[in-house]
Amino acid sequence: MNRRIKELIFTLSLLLLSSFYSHAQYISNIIEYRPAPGQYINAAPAGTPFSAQTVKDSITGMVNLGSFGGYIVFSFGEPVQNDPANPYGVDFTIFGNPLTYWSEPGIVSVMKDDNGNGEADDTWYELAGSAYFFSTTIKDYEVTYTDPEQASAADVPWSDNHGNTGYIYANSYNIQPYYPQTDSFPEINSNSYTLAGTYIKDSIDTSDPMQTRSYPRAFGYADNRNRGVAPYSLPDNPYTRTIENSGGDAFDIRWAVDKEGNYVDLESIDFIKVHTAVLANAGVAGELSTEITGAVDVPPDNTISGISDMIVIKELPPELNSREYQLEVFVYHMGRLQQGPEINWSANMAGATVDENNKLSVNSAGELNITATLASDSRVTASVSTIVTTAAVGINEMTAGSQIRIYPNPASSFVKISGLKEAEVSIYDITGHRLKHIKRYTENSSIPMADFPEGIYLFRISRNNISVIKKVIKR
Ligand SMILES: [Ca+2]
Ligand SMILES: [Ca+2]
Ligand SMILES: [Ca+2]
Ligand SMILES: [Ca+2]
Repeated sequence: MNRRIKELIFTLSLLLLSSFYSHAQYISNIIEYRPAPGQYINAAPAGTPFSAQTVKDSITGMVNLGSFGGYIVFSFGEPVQNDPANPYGVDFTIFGNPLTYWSEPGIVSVMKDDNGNGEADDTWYELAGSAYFFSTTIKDYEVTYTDPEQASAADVPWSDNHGNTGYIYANSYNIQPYYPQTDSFPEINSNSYTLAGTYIKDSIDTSDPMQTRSYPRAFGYADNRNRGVAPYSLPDNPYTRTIENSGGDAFDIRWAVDKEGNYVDLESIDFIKVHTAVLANAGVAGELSTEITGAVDVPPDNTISGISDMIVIKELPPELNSREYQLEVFVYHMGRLQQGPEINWSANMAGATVDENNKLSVNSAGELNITATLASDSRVTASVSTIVTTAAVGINEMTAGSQIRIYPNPASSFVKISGLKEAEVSIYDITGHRLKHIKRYTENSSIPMADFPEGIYLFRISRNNISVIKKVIKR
């Protein structure tokens, strides 16, 4: 082979190699790890300074940030570009360990090294996720934790800057102290310290005694969405509720907002911070605390596209006790809030309507499910549900409403219903599947329950097109 061609091939392969290796695919540097107190802090595998180092160079590490405000700051080897050719606009993906109904959301902030000194001493911009505009979100939230000064696990007292106090509760599964200990975290004051940032309300559901749930946020939070499949550089579409490609939590630098909540345009960023966004206790599961297993810098790929609009509705309370309810509804395009797109509403219940100010009105009791559909794209929908109580709508026709009783409750082999002579009865599981339908039930006759698994069931008891819903626990 000609020497010049050989040299050319050699040069070309060097170029290819260097461009391959210079693409900083994984986290390469942990800049700071300052957890809040929590059941996994001060212990392997997730709560030590060494744990923080495990999320580098792969997505198979594990670090836990503790309760609200605990954080980690990291960087990739190179700046992360806000490249318009990135799939769905996604610039990086953070992986955690969520389950379908177990989200422990973390808020992500980004920083550009404006002064060029290589240090994270510039301005943080929060990536505004789907809960950012909810009325329950608190900016500049601060929580101060105090060391209970015990040699093993003890409740850690906290107080916030809104006058509330509480505890991070100790449990019997994790017996080490939960307050960061000086030998591992010398930079954390050994008596008390304060962590700050945006807070979002948790979405814990304890109605099923068998399984406490923490529902995922729509988009824009770490430790929120399940992992998909390799290659992990091809991201999820954050604007669908299904998991595409790598899954995990996809982030677009385009979502960045300043302190006043205005969107800012950043071409690239150098540092990423994740802090636990909730201050929540999930019973036996302990406090919610964000976990990270690694992160991937997403490379451009012009061939990928998908839905780019999303409707987000704030969850309804589990029971609605009023005839009217102000919904919080937001439409996003590429993750930025839009004003004015038209929404069409539908409901499973006659008489349930949503007006132009997103005020919900109901006039009958029962399970309510409402769906918003974007007028310009019927693929873009969002649904919320609740149980409208008889108290909400003041049912007089069914005077028995408050007197209807299901017994025994909790049930084991059967239940009976008293309070009305005759009714139509449907039994649903907690996911809304109808398991049984009795067209003509007569008062105090037995309904067998022995074949039902343990859990919560909803009994819809109807007469003359009016229904009441009652919960029954099967043990
Ligand atoms: Ca982007
Ligand atoms: Ca988790
Ligand atoms: Ca700097
Ligand atoms: Ca998706």
